[in-house]
Amino acid sequence: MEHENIRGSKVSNVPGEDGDHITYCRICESLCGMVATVRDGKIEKIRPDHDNPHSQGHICVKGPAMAELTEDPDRIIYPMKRIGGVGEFERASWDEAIRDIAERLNALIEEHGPDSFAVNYGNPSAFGIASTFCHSMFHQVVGSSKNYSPHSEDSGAPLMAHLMLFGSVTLAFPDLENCDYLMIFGSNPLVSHGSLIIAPTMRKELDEIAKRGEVIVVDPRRTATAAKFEHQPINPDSDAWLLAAMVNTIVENDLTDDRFLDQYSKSAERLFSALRPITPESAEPRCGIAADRIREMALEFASTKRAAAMARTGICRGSFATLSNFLLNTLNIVAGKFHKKGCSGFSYGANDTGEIFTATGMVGYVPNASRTSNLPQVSGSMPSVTLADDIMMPGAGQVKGLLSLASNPVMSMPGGPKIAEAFKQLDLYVSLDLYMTESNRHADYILPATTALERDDLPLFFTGHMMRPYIQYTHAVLPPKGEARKEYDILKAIAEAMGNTEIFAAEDSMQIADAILQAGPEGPDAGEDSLGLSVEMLKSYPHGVMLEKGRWNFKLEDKLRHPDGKIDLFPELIADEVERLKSTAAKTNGKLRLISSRKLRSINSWMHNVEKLVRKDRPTLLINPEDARQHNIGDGSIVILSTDWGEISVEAEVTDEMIAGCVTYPHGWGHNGGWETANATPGQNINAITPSTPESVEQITGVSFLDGFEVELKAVG
Ligand SMILES: Nc1nc2c(c(=O)[nH]1)N[C@H]1C(S)=C(S)[C@@H](COP(=O)(O)OP(=O)(O)OC[C@H]3O[C@@H](n4cnc5c(=O)[nH]c(N)nc54)[C@H](O)[C@@H]3O)O[C@H]1N2
Ligand SMILES: Nc1nc2c(c(=O)[nH]1)N[C@H]1C(S)=C(S)[C@@H](COP(=O)(O)OP(=O)(O)OC[C@H]3O[C@@H](n4cnc5c(=O)[nH]c(N)nc54)[C@H](O)[C@@H]3O)O[C@H]1N2
Ligand code: SF4
Ligand SMILES: [Mo]
Repeated sequence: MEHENIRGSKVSNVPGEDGDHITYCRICESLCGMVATVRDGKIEKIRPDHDNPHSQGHICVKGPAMAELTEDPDRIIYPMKRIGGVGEFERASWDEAIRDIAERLNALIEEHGPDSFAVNYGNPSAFGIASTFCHSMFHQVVGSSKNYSPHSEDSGAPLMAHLMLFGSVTLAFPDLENCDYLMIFGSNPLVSHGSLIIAPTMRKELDEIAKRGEVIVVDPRRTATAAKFEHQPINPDSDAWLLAAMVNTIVENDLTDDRFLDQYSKSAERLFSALRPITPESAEPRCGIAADRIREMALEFASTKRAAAMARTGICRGSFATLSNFLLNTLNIVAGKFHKKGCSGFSYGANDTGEIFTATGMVGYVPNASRTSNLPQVSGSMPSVTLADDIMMPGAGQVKGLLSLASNPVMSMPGGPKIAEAFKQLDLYVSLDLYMTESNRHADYILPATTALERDDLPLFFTGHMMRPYIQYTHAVLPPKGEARKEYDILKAIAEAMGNTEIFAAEDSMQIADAILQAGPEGPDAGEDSLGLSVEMLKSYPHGVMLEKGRWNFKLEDKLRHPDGKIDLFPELIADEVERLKSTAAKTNGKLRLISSRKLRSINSWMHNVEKLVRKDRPTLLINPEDARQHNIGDGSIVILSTDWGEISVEAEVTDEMIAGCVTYPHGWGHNGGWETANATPGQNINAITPSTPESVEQITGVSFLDGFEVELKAVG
């Protein structure tokens, strides 16, 4: 199909054809609309799509860099078979690779049983229809159910909190468009562009809220977001105290929404009485926030009609991650800021997030699921800190075969170097990726996946938690480089070679996506006023389609999925966690504590090979001037950071952005894979020193302790 776009250049939807290709970015959850101009089979430039009603012209520096990444000569674009030591590969044919993998996998299952096989899927797999459903489908082929993923470094705690409160993992998030008072706990959306909330225009939205009222950013660091709005500093790993004290204050001042609580929740009184001893005065020394200020925030929050509290990773990897996420939602619910315009709540979208999580096997809670520790499985994933032991410890269920789908655990999981050692023991390790990374240089096969620009797509995974519900289909902008293939096609071929033709029955992953889209609330059979969404229909609207009914077009009852239909405000696990919280003392040993951070020009561990992104960027340890003085550290000093788990030396940057007692360093740096530009960047792998033993993590969910652990710091020389 060919027509003129409003700017006069030719619009094409044929991969690789000259002209403008309307698409969207799949690097982070903003899903920004982009226009890629193709000339002579290559992308000449990528610009924001101002006609995309969802992102309205927003884009960041990383989106256009996908053009360079796609053309990167270091990319793996042919199947590679390891023929010697770590990182020694030679090109293989697809036929040979598929046949050998299928044979070895069948033999492995025959000899050691299906539980000897695990999948490790990573963050990028959520962004592509060709990969989103694959891991659970491939599990069905093998007959195993063992997954590793970044859940324990990312969303394990909020998912668990949702499951306990609502009986499903359909996500609650703030109504930014109508909110007048927003509290942001542990998120830096001006850099991360938001997560578990799809809001590419977040910057504009926050500006508008600040004009109407207030945006308060609760963070140990004065981040870009905190600097632009009101910063409320807090000690790391102490949000549970603040949130509990705020709920308590609201209860004490009779500001609870009793009508809502009576109708939709249970056990509110039991929760309130358990929280009673957690006063602002007791929270003060833990959080480093004056009791009066805690009271003030609680009262302002409760008495502003359209107010909401939101959070992200900063409260998801502490020693009370689950409780913090539970209390965050509880704060909204108790104060009457839930399921109301301008407040927090679920959303209407082309699909329901909880149902999509279920369809991808990412659901449920299995206590004691780990064979090497007492840790559970959450939302279908085992805790990352158990992966190395699961490979190395003999016994039934020992992992001997691993399929990695868009993940780089050596960089992104705690104890990365230990995981690299464990990989050496695997009988079969197959990785679907774009590069030879620090992880898959240990693989037996690296199978080349397409980049986002080389595949058709639909953002199905995210449609249930969009601030303005929308849906878009994109064709592939370019044909795949070399012999790269879509993940679905690769795993379908392996499954078929293993003798299973049932699970990957659909010809193409888009067929599955289309079926799910059509079964959704705006599908063709959903009633007279439905949009009749299908992939075919979306092809006529290349900039995407807004769901005009808006996010509040649903019945709350339909999303409360405990058998009794009530929000459970005091499940047993939370009762135990509240008691555990009360028994923790304020941390007064004077040790520095480390938290994570993200950089605008990076995405986790995988875009550092794009020269234009890393040229002006390098990771540094941010440290407060007072702490720097005490440790004899100047700007640019090299310092040794050590913990019980390891030691690295990094460059310091002295800044009053950090509160005293807290330092930060980003993850994903310190490369030694098959990516030359990335290898030449400075920095170290922070996950060489993050807590990585089972007892070091939060025990209900097994989420890693990445924010607020103690570090020793020593100046070099
Ligand atoms: N210390 C510390 N550790 C952290 C965090 C932290 O804040 N601090 N953050 C955590 C979080 S939130 C997350 S989500 C994880 C991320 O951890 P992972 O999910 O493991 O992500 P990456 O390390 O970026 O690795 C992604 C891999 O996918 C490949 N890839 C990219 N696009 C595609 C594609 O389209 N198809 C395929 N097949 N492969 C692709 C990349 O080349 C790369 O090898 O890291 C976690 N680790
Ligand atoms: N540019 C860029 N964007 C990204 C990514 C990236 O790597 N780079 N990664 C993507 C991914 S996978 C994810 S999951 C999202 C994450 O999205 P966000 O969570 O918004 O990202 P962060 O920048 O890690 O923000 C976490 C904030 O929590 C603060 N924090 C740390 N410890 C504590 C604490 O104990 N209490 C409180 N209140 N705050 C704390 C940190 O200082 C930091 O500012 O970002 C996504 N977007
Ligand atoms: S914010 Fe940047 S990385 Fe994220 S979707 Fe938009 S362009 Fe892509
Ligand atoms: Mo993440």
